[in-house]
Amino acid sequence: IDLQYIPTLLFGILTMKKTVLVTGFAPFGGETLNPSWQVAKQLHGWQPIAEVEVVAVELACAFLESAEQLSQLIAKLQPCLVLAIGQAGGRTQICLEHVAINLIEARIPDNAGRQPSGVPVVEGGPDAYFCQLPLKSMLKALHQHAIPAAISYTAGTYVCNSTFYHLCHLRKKMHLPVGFIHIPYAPSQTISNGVASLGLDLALTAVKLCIQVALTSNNDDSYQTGTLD
Ligand code: PCA
Repeated sequence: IDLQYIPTLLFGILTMKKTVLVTGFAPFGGETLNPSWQVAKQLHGWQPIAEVEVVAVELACAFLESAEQLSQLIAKLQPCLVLAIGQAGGRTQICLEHVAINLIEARIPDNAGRQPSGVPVVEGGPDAYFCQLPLKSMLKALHQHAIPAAISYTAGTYVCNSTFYHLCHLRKKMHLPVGFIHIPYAPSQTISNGVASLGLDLALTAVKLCIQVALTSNNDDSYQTGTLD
């Protein structure tokens, strides 16, 4: 471990405070905001349960940079949970991602100008990882609060999937609970194009509920989910 992280670690041990790392992404694809960061930044300093505090960080929407940022943050903060959030433009509901695949197919360049195609996220890594958070319990909580949400079985092939895959890969090494939530566009991004959006307040409530369930429930509820197509 890097010496510069020792004060943070000592502080954590002395105060018994645990950290939840929540990330959102920078805007990309010509947008001026990314709802994932608009939501994540409001969680900075929030205490989902006693002795646990959220640290929110904006990730670059770039394959290499976001992975590097995440591994440094995890080494520094030693979080007890990492929840990454991303924008899924056009989706109609909150999506709790079940799967991360070891494939990058970038339809547009990332914010660093790279556009990899047909390459693995991690050379030699498994084809896929499944999320190990209690997704069904999280989904049930969202539905009980009347928030449109589903479990999704693809996080795409762009920076979000790649970030989620990196997180799962780190989870394996560090026994770290990790998850990924895609949220629809914010209403301000869709005022004249007729595309679906979700209010940022509702998205914020959804992410808060997911964090609380992830921290407090260790077995997954049975709850009807899945897709036919
Ligand atoms: N959404 C993109 C990358 C960053 C973001 O917020 C994605 O779904 O891959």
